[in-house]
Amino acid sequence: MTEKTPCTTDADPQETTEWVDALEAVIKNAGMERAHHILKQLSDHATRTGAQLPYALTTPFRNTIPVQDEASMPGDVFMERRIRSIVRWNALIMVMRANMDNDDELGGHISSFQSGATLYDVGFNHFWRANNDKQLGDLLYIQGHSAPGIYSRSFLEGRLSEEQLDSFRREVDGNGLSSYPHPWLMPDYWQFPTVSMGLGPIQAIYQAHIMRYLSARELVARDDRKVWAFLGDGEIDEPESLGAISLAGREELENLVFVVNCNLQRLDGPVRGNGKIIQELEGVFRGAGWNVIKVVWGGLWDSLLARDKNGLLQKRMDECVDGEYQNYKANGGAYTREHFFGAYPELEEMVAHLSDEQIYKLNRGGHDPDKVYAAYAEAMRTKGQPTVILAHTVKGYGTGDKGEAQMGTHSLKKLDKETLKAFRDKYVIPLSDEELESVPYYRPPADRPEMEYMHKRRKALGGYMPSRINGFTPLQTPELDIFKAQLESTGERKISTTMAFVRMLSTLTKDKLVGKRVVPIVPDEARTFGMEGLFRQLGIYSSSGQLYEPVDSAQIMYYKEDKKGQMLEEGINEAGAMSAWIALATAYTNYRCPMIPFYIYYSMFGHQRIGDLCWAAGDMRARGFLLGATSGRTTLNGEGLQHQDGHSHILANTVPNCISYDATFSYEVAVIVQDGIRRMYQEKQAVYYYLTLLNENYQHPAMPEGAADGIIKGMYRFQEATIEGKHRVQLLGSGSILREVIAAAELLESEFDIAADIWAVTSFNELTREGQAVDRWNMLHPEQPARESYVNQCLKDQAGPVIAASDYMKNYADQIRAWVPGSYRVLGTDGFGRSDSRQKLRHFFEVDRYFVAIAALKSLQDTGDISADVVAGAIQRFGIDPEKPNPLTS
Ligand SMILES: Cc1ncc(C[n+]2csc(CCOP(=O)(O)OP(=O)(O)O)c2C)c(N)n1
Ligand SMILES: [Mg+2]
Repeated sequence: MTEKTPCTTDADPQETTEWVDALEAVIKNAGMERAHHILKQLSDHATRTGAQLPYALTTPFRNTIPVQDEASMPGDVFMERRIRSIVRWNALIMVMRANMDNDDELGGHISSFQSGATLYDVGFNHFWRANNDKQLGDLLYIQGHSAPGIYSRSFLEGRLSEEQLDSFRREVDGNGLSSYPHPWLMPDYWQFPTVSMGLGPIQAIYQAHIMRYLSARELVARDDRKVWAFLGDGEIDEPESLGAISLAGREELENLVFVVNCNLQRLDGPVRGNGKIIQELEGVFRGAGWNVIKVVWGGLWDSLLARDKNGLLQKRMDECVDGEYQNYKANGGAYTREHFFGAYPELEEMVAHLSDEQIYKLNRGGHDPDKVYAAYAEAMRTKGQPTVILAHTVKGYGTGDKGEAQMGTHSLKKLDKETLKAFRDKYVIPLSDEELESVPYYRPPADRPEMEYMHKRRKALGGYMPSRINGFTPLQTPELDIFKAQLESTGERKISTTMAFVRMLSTLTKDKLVGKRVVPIVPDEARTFGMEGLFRQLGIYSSSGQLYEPVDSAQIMYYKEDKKGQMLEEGINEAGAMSAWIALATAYTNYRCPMIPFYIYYSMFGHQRIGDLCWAAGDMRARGFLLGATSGRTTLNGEGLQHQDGHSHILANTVPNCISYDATFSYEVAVIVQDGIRRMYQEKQAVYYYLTLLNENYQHPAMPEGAADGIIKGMYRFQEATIEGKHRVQLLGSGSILREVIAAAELLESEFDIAADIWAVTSFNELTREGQAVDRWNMLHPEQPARESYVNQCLKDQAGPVIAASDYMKNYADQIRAWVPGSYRVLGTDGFGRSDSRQKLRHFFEVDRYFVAIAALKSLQDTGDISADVVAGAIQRFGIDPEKPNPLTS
């Protein structure tokens, strides 16, 4: 604290100086802690007297770590600059080559990585420990569109070939490099998909949280492994980026480091042209309990700042907005002299000895390896708090007047010849002008000192990164009879599939084979789903245990928070709970500890609310169960339009490796869950499950003999017609509407002498995928005997038209039309939900037993089996108004 506050508006500068001197003396003689104590006392006293304090969460626009406290970087600065320069070069070249001499316009980004190169390089050289036999590596969430820079380093390390770099964004023929980090496409390399802005930060927070959860439960060792997340300053505007930072502060996640690459620009323009993104973020993160390290200025500013005795330079730094800072880098040294330093004659004087070139070169903190090293070292030392590093950089750094800090630099895909030459010169790449013609990569021979240095650094840190471990030791699946109770009839007792599921979950947690790995996750809905019994049984994970006596402590099922709690209660926060689920669902790779997470939520707030995370989970090869509870447009009756889900199965099916089921009976849930564990954890299939659960109570029959196979495939004959009948129909039903279908069969048989076979459809989605796969195979193998879809196998020998009804949009059941022999009619719940009784809703949405019966009769009319007046008579008898408005538009 050698500088003084600017005195421009100071009524009594001498008095101010005395106070500042007194403070300095305390710091010098008694230390920072003592100074902190005195300031706190003064502040408390002032507050008690009612004084308005100049309360600020931000500090001046300068580096948080004073020069004298900077940890100094070990190693060879020169070697590191060489490595970084070559990494920069190849990152640029691979994007240029992807867009050269072809009409494919494959795209890619240059400017983002060039702004962040030092931030990555210092991490790779000094901090990030790799995965290997002895250690679990640090977890890196890389800014997605900086991927070329990461590939470039791997190329230098010899992990990727020139051919592979040339296959950047050319993946179809194999061995290509994905545009962005995608574990699905590069399962041995990328760990986390981050390019959908905001998903990286929220996932990183929950990753760090789950890391603590797993060690608290003694499933993995608690060590100093860290989660590092790189974010763009523009990305910060995504609600997901900042939405969970208070959790990290509250949970004291010292294993988490955010690095925000503050190049002041996003895609279209400045992030905060009229303000200062670094200052804004400092306040936000500090308020959330983070350790904030600003890396604003590079070392070349140090001597100027040291000379800034009256604080005028600081004042100028504080008053300039980001739009101006962008201008200084875009317009060069003379412009900066005039517009930045020129604002005050004293400042102009201060830099009179510097050339324009030297002024231009006054560097920003994020481009100074020493400053970055000091910040990272501080982050590594920090205890009891997550750290955010706000690194000031220049977008398009090094790309000259075509790219550096230019408004459109984000979309820069190539440099012209002259700019490329200048780039080569700046980074001293040993390629001649002629050689540049072919836009070549450059990799020094293996025995060059910089190459040896680079390998040595990585060896010291345990190997190369990024790297993802795909394999894991399979789990042994419990036998189906673990769920014996759910396979039997409930007799007179009426329960919901949710209740049945909760019992299964409880049983699973006690299982010797997998019990410890089961993690129930709820977003403040446990009571809604009747899961409060698990609070006490499993305990709710809390890093601080339970510091209070819960108000319900006298009850058996009290609200028990516990340091070793098994259950996760993530609050009203579906995105957070899903991120926790993802961290657990990928624990098989990131912790080499397969976990079986069950995230249970209102089905309406799943794929619809957090669909992008569901998509990312597929990319990440997540393994686990999502449970969409209170599902069905007419089954969740009172809650109305925003709650009643009639489309989550349509959305679930958009994720290629999400297997989805709409079960009716508890034995179906049991079969699906047991088989899911087998497929995901024993057979190691890269899929995850979405299963809807219902809150309607009814009696459940025992599992029909031999039904398990059909339950898994998506349909089975639940019941054969009980009469011969004049005519016959095939009725299909799923979820709660299967029960209306069963009732409709009774109506048809008893009142119309029509025999009705009943099929329970557990997954129209799975049936569709299988049918499409069969069609595809048949198309490509015209000379082979055609294969038969499972739907066709089930229905081909059955007489009569087929009618399907579900509590989902008609499209859900309609998907299987191609494989249904003969006539097919579908009922579903298209339209906005509303509150009422289930009975009324099913009438309104036209999926109740009467509509199912009418649909069957109409189909028989269309096949010429019965006459129109029979159908019309039934419509009248069932009290259905034919002019009733269409629920789709009501
Ligand atoms: C959810 C989402 N919206 C939009 C985009 C498109 N996009 C990719 S990069 C980018 C700008 C990023 O700016 P910033 O976060 O500041 O990163 P920088 O490139 O400046 O480091 C945008 C809008 C995206 N990838 N994801
Ligand atoms: Mg940016």
